[in-house]
Amino acid sequence: MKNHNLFAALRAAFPSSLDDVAVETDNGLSYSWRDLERGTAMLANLLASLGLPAGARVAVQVEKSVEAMMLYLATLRAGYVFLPLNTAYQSAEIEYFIGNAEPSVMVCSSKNFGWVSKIAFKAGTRNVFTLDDDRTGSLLERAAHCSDRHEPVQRQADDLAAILYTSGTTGRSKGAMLTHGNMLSNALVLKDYWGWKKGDVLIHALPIFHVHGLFVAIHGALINGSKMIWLAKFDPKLVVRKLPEATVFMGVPTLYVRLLAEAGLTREACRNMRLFVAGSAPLLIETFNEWKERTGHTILERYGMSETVMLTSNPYQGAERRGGTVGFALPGVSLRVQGDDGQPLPAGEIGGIQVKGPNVFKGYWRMPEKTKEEFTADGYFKTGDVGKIDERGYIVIVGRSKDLIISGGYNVYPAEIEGYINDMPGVAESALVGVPHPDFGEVGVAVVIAKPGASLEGGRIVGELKSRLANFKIPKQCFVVSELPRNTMGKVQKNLLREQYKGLFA
Ligand code: MLC
Ligand code: AMP
Repeated sequence: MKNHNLFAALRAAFPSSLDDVAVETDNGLSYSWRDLERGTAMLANLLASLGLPAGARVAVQVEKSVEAMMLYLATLRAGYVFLPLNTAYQSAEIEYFIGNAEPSVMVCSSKNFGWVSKIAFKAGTRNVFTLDDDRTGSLLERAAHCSDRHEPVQRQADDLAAILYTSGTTGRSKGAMLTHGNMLSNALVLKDYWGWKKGDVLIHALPIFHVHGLFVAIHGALINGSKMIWLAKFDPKLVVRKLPEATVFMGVPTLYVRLLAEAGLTREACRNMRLFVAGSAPLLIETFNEWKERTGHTILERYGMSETVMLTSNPYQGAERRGGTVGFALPGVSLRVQGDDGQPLPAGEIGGIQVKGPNVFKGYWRMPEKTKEEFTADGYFKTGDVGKIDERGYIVIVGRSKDLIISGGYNVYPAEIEGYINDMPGVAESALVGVPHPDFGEVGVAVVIAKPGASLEGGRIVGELKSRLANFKIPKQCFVVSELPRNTMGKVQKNLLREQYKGLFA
């Protein structure tokens, strides 16, 4: 029987010369393909030794390291379900994810072990390990005693491989369930579509708890047997220094904006580069044009989601890469634009983007009703993005029907932040809106109304939020006002607030 385990496919793509360098880190370490093979086997054997139930979740909130990537690969290899968590999440956020996903294993940084283990044990998680970015921690200590041989566990294409939490527009986060088949089909399509070839070297500068860094970048390199230059954190100067050794780079638009601020970003520095990929948030046409001028390279913009991995891409070859568009539906993906009446719209008209394909997720973890709502009767997933297909067939995203702010490539759901603000003493009501920002693309601004007689101060509200929420969710400004603009139905008109504050960071 064919094994559809994603790890097995990635492993099969390792070069035959296992002693070649697979990953080179910014602190001078070098890992061979054999190291990846052995390290993931030992970690997979450790997981297998824990007597976990089928479908067990392995939740991970650790700093970026090659060992953290190996833990992801080992989880696939052992047939369990990987649940990555943003390192910025604080205790209330982690408590929700652990309570909702009920992981059997939790891996955290040793500095967080006290509070994370308390939450995890309370939720019934029996195994809590630590993993730090300097190759220490109880996870590696335990794995060191395990065999370095392991046969990837048999999986079907439809078996769960990962759960990615993506915040809900109302209420709490939803866990998008991705299967081995979702991710393998996408990785194979992208390998071909983006022309991955022998000798490619990827600069990996993104975090590894989201689709872009964890799946698109890592799967892309591994399934092509390509070396990665692994940066623990995005550092524009370091990326520029490493460019001559690389051929492929992937980033959210903020990374491109910051790279453009480096004098060292020149055609000469990019002389060996083959491909610059951008996505996760809209790439401004100014950035697209400036990049072309400075480097001679045309950024390839693509579009995806946690629920679907990659959906569309500008062409690698054969046609123009058009700035301001996200290209065409990838092979195997059906994409349509629908009007409010549920009818497909002709080219040029703006509506909701809906998609179908082998990459589209299985549903939201333990939320069958929510899953049903997000799919049409004929099986298309409603992305919540609003767009059109232009006269040449390129897909253009013009906005979102979901109330979502994308800041530096991270999603911020206003409903969540407003909920925290509204619970503060003296607050009658609040609204969080996204406004343009030169570095992060978009940032949140909070507008708050006090209860009669209460006196509030924007700075204190922000301070209070900082102690409770991940840093990227914190509004960059908070205004206390006497009223919010409303329509005749009494609904807050966020478009007017966005207009009012749009010049704040210009
Ligand atoms: C950091 N800060 C942010 C922020 N990142 N504020 C708003 N939005 C963000 N994204 C704030 C911190 O709160 C802090 O504020 C200050 O900036 C410095 O923090 P830092 O940690 O030092 O920031 P930095 O390292 O510079 O991080 C910026 C960044 C990072 C752009 C490198 O945000 C990043 O890696 N973004 C990529 C996200 C990503 O991978 N997205 C892919 C999603 S997948 P203060 O006030 O405390 O100083 C997806 C699907 C798809 O969407 O299609 O790919
Ligand atoms: P996430 O839930 O973090 O996976 O974020 C997915 C969302 O990011 C999508 O629904 C889009 O709104 C947005 N997105 C991803 N890529 C692009 C892009 N190239 N242009 C505009 N928005 C994008």
